[in-house]
Amino acid sequence: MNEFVRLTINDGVAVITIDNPPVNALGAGVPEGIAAAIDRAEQDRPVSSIVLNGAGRTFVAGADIKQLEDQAHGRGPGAPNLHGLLKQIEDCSKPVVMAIHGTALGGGLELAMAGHYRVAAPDAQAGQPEVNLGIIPGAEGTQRLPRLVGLAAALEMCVSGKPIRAPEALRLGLFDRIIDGDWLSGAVTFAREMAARGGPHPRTRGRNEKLGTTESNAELLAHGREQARKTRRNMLAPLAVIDALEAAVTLPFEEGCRREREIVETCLASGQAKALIHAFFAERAAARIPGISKDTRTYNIRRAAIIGSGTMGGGIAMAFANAGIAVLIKDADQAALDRGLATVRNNYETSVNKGRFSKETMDQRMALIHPQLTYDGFENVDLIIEAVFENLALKKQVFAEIDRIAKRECILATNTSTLDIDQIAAGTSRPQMVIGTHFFSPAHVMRLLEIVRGAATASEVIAAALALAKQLRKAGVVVGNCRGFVGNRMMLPYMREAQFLLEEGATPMQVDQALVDFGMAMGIFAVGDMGGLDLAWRVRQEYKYLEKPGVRVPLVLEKLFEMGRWGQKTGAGWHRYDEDRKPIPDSKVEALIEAVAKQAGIPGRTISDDEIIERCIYIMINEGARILDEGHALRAGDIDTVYLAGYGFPAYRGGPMWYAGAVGLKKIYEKIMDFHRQHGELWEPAPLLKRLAEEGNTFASLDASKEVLAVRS
Ligand code: 3H9
Repeated sequence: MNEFVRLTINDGVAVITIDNPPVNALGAGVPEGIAAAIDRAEQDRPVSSIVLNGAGRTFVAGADIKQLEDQAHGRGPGAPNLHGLLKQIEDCSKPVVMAIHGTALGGGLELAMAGHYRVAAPDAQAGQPEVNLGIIPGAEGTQRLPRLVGLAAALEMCVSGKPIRAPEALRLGLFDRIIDGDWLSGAVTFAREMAARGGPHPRTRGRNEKLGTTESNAELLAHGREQARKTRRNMLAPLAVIDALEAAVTLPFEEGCRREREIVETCLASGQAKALIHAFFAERAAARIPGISKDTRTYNIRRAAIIGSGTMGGGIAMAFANAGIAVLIKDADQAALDRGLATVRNNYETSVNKGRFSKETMDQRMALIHPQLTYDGFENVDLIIEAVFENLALKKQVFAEIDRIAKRECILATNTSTLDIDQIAAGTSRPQMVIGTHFFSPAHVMRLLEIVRGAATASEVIAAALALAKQLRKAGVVVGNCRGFVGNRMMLPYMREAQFLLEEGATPMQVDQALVDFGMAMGIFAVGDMGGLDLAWRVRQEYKYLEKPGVRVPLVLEKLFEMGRWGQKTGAGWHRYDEDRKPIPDSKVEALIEAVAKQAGIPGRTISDDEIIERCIYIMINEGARILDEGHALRAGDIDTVYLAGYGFPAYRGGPMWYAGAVGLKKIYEKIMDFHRQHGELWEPAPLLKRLAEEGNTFASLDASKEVLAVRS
């Protein structure tokens, strides 16, 4: 039909195949190709029925997000209006069967719902993930989905954005049959059956039997809005999608579609959509490293080993087992190993009890984790990750040992969060095989994997670490070997500034609340209490050598440490905690802060929430600009991915560097200059920030110019 869509006739059944790699997005040319193929098949008299499917690994992953991005930024024609195509399919006189494998997402599911029937491979998934891009389904999905699955399920799918699996889709009425074995020939058989059964074939837009009653819908919509406000805090799209679903149950189909279109356009014009679309592409761009291509030779990780069964080691072992990779886990001490494995088992049991997966899945995962006290079997693994205590001498000793045992092509990785990879690599006979894999706690949950490139790390090893991140379903970001790498290096000034704010008159609860209202997953003091103030204190001691005479340092942390207030583990830190671990303001801490500030001669004043955000977030942005300038991050988008996947930064703000662009670099630079005058050298503006602000540029435009250079070179 055209380069994206093929039509073949299989014994009276027209098979239309969308072939637009990698994910068959509905980019320019695809809707036109489908329309032409449907038209041809309908005209072709011997054709009894039509099967539409996707080539390669998936059905259709939705509209082309690049087109949506252009539309959001007012460039180009944007995503096409699919109304005509969907109506053509639904009105087709021959039964149209959508054959789904892989994923039918966004516009892909909307296309599928316009078919008369949907059949699927057993592992297929379907979803409306548009809210995760700050928009709502814009190809009549909000109008057809409740007609197929009912309002309650449609609300759940559209607000969460989470896909559902084929058996659930079958149960809800979204799919008509699951096909074991060859799903495409099964779909062709199904199409023949439907043609033989004869029409009329069901048009989704005319199906009103699941649309509920006014009363039941009012309750569902009210509950949905309440849930959306709670679970998708501060986000516009989840509430907007509920408005569109409300239109489905209150307006005729055509009017509902018009309402949906208006809402999607409002969403696309929002800053949130721009930020979330940026986040989507930034995470994928992070896997593109100059000098590494699809042809770069790499190492497959089939078997791995971990040294250390503490919180990190255990979590990493779970991440591997969850991805189906067998893993040895070694500790020096039987009691520690037993404790580590008990925690792993306990975590899995909690998931089983919450219904996240079955006991059988848990047993399969546990069977992939092999605890041991020796290095037996380490000679056969493809990757060894050291996750012992954060101490350079100890890590060097471990690396010397594994260097002797591991096969030559085994990658030696360290989970250090602060130490110098090159020093660790120098003690081995294979520095080119040494890399940092910095997981975030809990490692089986947090999506970020900082991949730390040492001076000698080979490209093949970096490529292998990126592939591993993908295998573990994590966001892999390659970072340079600087102190704290990207995430923790930016976190340090953030934590410091938050503490200064206390000394100047804010309370820990006020700072935390302002940060949570801004959208952070947790306040910085709650984060400190969760990680342990003993740990924060130890990090502080390590970094003490960086402190310069005359430059301000936070004063309260040491006092809390000395008082044994180490955070949640001791029941109190910056906050107190109730039995449910809910933070409660603590007047003792407030009095301590006041006394310490008074003694240091720091005058108290009223601190506004705006100042809290500016001091905490702008200091991170300034450090981010230095990291970028030094080349310790390849792109500003990489820094955003680090903060979105690992530090609870609100996705709808796109990450700290994107947020800087949204506020305006000029405004941020001027504010930083103000703070520099007021608070001294810790606020020295980063030269890159100054330059971009003066040029009227953003970090995103800097990234874009680098991508252009990479393409040209
Ligand atoms: C929508 O449909 C709106 C509608 O309601 C209509 C409105 C009018 N477009 O993730 P991967 C690229 S909104 C363009 O690494 P995986 C991706 O950038 C859309 N490009 O693979 C990457 O490119 P590169 C709703 C897309 O196997 C490559 O494909 N749909 C699109 O881990 C591989 O991607 C969604 O939100 C796209 N739609 O996961 C689904 N999708 O190699 C978004 C992917 O150059 N997509 N790319 O970096 C996904 O969730 C995952 O990509 C998917 C595959 C699960 C499909």
